Amino acid sequence: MASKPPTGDPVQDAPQVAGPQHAAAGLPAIGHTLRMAQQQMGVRRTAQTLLKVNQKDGFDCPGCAWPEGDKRHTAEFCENGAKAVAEEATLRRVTPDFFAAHPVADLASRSGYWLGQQGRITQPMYLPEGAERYEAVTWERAFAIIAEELTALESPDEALFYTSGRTSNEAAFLLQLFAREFGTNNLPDCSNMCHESSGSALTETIGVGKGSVSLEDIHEADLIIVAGQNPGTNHPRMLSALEKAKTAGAKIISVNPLPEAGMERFKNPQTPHGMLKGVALNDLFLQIRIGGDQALFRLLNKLILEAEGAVDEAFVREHTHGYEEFAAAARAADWEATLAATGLGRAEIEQALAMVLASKRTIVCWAMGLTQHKHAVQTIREVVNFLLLRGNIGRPGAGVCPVRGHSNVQGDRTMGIFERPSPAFLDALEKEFGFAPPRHHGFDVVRSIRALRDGEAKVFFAMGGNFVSATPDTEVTEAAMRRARLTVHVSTKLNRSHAVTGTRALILPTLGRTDKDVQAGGRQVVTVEDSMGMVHASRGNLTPASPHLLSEPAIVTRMARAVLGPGSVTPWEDFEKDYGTIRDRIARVVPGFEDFNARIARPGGFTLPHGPRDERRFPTATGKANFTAAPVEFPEVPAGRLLLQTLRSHDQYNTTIYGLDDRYRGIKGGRRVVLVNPEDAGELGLADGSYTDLVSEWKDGVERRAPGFRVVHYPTARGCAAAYYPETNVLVPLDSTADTSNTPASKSVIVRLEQSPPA
Ligand SMILES: Nc1nc2c(c(=O)[nH]1)N[C@H]1C(S)=C(S)[C@@H](COP(=O)(O)OP(=O)(O)OC[C@H]3O[C@@H](n4cnc5c(=O)[nH]c(N)nc54)[C@H](O)[C@@H]3O)O[C@H]1N2
Ligand SMILES: Nc1nc2c(c(=O)[nH]1)N[C@H]1C(S)=C(S)[C@@H](COP(=O)(O)OP(=O)(O)OC[C@H]3O[C@@H](n4cnc5c(=O)[nH]c(N)nc54)[C@H](O)[C@@H]3O)O[C@H]1N2
Ligand SMILES: [Mo]
Repeated sequence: MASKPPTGDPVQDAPQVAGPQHAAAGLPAIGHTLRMAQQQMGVRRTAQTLLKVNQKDGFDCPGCAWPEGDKRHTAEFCENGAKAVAEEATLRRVTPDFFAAHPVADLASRSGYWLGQQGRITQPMYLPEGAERYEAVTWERAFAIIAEELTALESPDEALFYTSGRTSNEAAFLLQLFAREFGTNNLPDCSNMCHESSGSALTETIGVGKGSVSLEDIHEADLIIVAGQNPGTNHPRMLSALEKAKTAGAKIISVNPLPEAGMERFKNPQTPHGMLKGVALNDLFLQIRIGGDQALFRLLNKLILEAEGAVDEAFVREHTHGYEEFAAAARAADWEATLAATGLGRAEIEQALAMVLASKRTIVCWAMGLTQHKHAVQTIREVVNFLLLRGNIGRPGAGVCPVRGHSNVQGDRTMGIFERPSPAFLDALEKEFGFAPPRHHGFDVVRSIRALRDGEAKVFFAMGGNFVSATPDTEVTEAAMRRARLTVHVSTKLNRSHAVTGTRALILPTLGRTDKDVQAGGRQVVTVEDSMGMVHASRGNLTPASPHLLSEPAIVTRMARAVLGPGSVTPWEDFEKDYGTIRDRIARVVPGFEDFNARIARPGGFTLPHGPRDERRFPTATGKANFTAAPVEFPEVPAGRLLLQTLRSHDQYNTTIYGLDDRYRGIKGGRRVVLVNPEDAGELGLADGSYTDLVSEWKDGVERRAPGFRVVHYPTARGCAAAYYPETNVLVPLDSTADTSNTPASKSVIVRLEQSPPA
């Protein structure tokens, strides 16, 4: 069977292929940056924004969560950060006239790319029951509608409050406060699909679910392993840090099924030498089979245990628990079977081992290539075992470095956006605000979808994000969302979630990071926490896209007043006027935020405490760092099938598509491509340039199909394939998730490829 991809808008998906590049950044990146920025923002706003991004008196880049160093360049941004800024600061507008001209059915037929390109939303919009179009609505009426639906629920647990990771600390704190005063812990967030596996594994093993290294540690490390991450595209400023480490003598190993250009050679646009020649970053490239990382680290651990004097015995004795059981499991690992899971040769593992044994300060960095598998939590625990063995935690230049995605995803969690809050957090909230927060756990992302599907949840509220496109099993999820009584999206830009609605729907347009935020108490700043636990202020400086926008804190406070009424014990009006009053409360509820207002006044902000990093104190159940001894797992792929990972192109930010190119991978003008190893393609009879459907096979027997992908012969690991998300989310079964963390296993989807004629 052959089917065609969805059309309905003028954007043509017709990929052209030129083969992968071997270097990242440099002059072409600057050219792309300026062109994209000026197309969206014009010359003036380009200058106004790009000189302020990541400066101490400016705003935090709405791109990724990579930290800024203490010394800033005039241009402290990267190509993809500039694209994120340009998307937000665009001069294009989506007005009520736009919604009058485009019924919801029309919006639903458009691609995510087209929707995003229409610009900033300028007014609150309402889709009444049975209506074909959104219509303009006042803010008062919008909050009254939310109050109507929320107060009509049989239980507060029938409401879901989703957060995407751009939300400031202040807005996030208010949202969780409102949800809990309303009576639910249903606070799913994008983290559930992202680094939840890292949080689960790290909390259990070292007692803190966050990374343990600072930017200085990266600079000082002598071995950095980058596993399952593509920094050239997703964290470009990390390349400068790797370059700096390299210049100081560090070695770099990258572990990836794909040879990613950014790790091969980095041309630093901030230095003349970098522009011309660049620096090769990888010393060793381990082209691992998808899902083979736990096996790889288990083998390295086995070899470390066998090598004379390689274990840091004093550290193990003093600071760890569970060593004997772990060591027995690692010693017993079967070479053949474990090696087969990695797809690597023994010589490569031994080469890596030599580098590991020569290192005194090792850091492991990772992202979605490790977190989005069934055995993701076990994999990250094995990384922790690896670091513990040689005492690589809690000393300079060493530690765990899960590289976060969204610019404030880590801060949102610190502020209490979590469906399973700790009793200590709830106690502090209760003491400060004087109401009894619910104690039972709420729904994460996957459970929220099931609750909507099964009629157990009826109101869906999203603080940012694009829920139906970012989540797995698109058809199931969209049908689930359509069952809701009310869907509400606090958004800057149009996306598919605005077209897949409940019986009634609201779009509440909001200020972005780059916008000036003025409230009754004067000009406001917000704060964010980066991937390394640094908290700092962010101030937008642009005139907002429209006078009708409200800030995220204002939206939450007004919603709270409409829903909770005069019975609420919380001073919502004060919070809206002056965000400093929110921070005063955060200071009393969240550990590490004492003196919050005073400390963010300092340029650069402050660093949150981290027991394992600061003093080798491990707040785990055993009071020590825990070794774990899980059996090695890896995906088993039936003959004739491939293991598909769903990943990002260079021209997208999650579900926001900036353009149709993936420059470093040599793809132009289209996104419906599937990268397949030429030998696998040969065996499967898939000619380069032919078209195929991707059909996912899962134990529920349901056939999930993504039609019309162009086959690209590409040097990925054998047995593996890659295609872009969100187009492939239709293939990821809702129930295919990681053990413990429940993160969708969107990097290990078993697929068969069915040929179709050219689209
Ligand atoms: N420009 C831009 N920046 C972004 C984003 C964006 O979309 N665009 N998204 C942000 C967000 S929310 C996040 S979470 C991060 C995501 O950052 P990344 O995790 O870098 O994003 P992905 O594109 O999902 O890339 C996953 C990488 O892991 C590799 N990989 C896949 N499977 C495996 C495996 O089994 N083992 C190993 N070792 N490697 C594997 C892939 O080949 C790829 O290089 O980036 C953030 N920054
Ligand atoms: N198959 C597959 N699925 C994945 C992944 C994968 O690798 N593969 N990755 C997962 C990961 S790591 C993540 S983090 C999720 C991302 O999931 P989400 O965070 O839900 O998705 P985004 O695409 O980042 O959300 C983009 C929307 O956010 C809104 N927005 C942007 N800025 C602001 C702002 O300042 N305020 C408000 N209120 N709204 C704003 C805009 O309307 C925009 O359309 O997707 C996950 N899904
Ligand atoms: Mo993410």
